[in-house]
Amino acid sequence: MDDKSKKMWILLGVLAVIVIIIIVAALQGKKSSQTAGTPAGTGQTAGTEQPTGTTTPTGTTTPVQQADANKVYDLKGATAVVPGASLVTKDQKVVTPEGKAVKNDAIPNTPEAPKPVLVSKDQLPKQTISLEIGNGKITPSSFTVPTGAPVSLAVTSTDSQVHVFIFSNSAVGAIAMGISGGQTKAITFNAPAPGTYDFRCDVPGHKDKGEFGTMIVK
Ligand SMILES: [Cu+2]
Repeated sequence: MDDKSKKMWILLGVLAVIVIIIIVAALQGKKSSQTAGTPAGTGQTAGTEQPTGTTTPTGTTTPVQQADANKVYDLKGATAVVPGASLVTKDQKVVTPEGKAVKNDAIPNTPEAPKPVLVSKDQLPKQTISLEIGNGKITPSSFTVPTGAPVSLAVTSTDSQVHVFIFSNSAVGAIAMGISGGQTKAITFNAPAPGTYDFRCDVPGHKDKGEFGTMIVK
């Protein structure tokens, strides 16, 4: 046997060993993914599981794409200005409990809409914009907020009737609350694009009596 064919046999031997190692690793990967539910097996096989696991890209790519389409904001330091209402992140974004931006044009009272909360009027934080509704008027009938800023709006029913506070513009259609006699409800949202947004009481006849006003966004 000359030097050349010796080298060739050694090479073939090494190749065979590599192939065997790959097969064994693949088999172990299969086993470990089958037994992934058992906590004892997962710790030890984690090393071999990863390279084989990546061969199934469908499992790993879909969550990433979803995250891009629907950004989740960092909830660290997020606070509810009004307890129980939607959270406001450190960078002033009003979000759902999952950290997604609330949608001002969602259907009211759905998970993606700003969340109205029943509060006691004397426990409202200072920065709350407080409106009173009842007896044919809303006071004050106008308020101004800066665009994009988190706004906490509270509405109190000052008579014994139910009132339904809504905006006319569907872009802020999710900012809506039904308030029973004597109740106060509050809602936190990011102020929309600059403009004038009419609000009113949606109970038949109440707007005609004078229950309406405007939110000015600058
Ligand atoms: Cu009313």
